[in-house]
Amino acid sequence: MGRLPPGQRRIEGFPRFGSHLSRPAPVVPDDPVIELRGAVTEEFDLPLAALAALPRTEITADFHCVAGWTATDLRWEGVSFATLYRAVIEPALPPGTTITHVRCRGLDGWESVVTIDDAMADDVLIALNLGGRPLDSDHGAPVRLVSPGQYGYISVKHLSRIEPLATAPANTEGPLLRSHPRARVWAEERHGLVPGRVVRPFYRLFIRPIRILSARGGITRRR
Ligand SMILES: Nc1nc2c(c(=O)[nH]1)N[C@H]1C(S)=C(S)[C@@H](COP(=O)(O)O)O[C@H]1N2
Ligand SMILES: [Mo]
Repeated sequence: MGRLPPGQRRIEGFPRFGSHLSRPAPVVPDDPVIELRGAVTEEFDLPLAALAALPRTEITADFHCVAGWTATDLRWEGVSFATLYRAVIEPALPPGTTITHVRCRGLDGWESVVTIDDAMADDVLIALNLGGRPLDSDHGAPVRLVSPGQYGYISVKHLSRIEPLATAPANTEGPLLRSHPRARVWAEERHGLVPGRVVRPFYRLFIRPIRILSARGGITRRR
């Protein structure tokens, strides 16, 4: 897809990546739901079947990990976050509530926080399919968030909870690997405290070990 954001390098294929290292991907429940929590009037669970029945969108986009690799031309299909928000989340809020942030969580406990403006961007979706096939466990089954304009750590795999929030949540991450509140790839917002250009070489060191460990927990190598 042409130009890459600053400090990114193209890689072949699309590795399984993340904090799970050598653990296998979480088991998908028989009747998966997305838990709606946070500022909603009453908490509820949205069955994935109901999500899948909403109007679909398709995007083709590059995927940029903060460590410095970019997987190119991935074709995702799913429900745009804005569609889900307007159809399901907004009607469940107390009248007059202003949502500023959204927190997403995966079955493995991974979390990310985005501003509502970033979440509502045209290319942000809850993906059900990748490359025309249902998401596999490597890439976030049964559904994942995909926000191509932000570093990969925002794009929560195995999405199981969405929390609309009326105030910015306190950042509980330690200073070393603190995420950026916007994490926009073109602005190189890699880190919450240190400029992107400065952390680049440090983050790059993670690519090899994480790829090796992560592949061991992936479906392709599971014994
Ligand atoms: N649930 C969950 N989502 C996650 C992660 C994770 O460890 N668990 N890692 C994040 C990071 S750092 C990246 S780069 C991408 C990697 O996505 P992939 O494994 O499909 O390549 O997932 C993001 N979402
Ligand atoms: Mo990442």
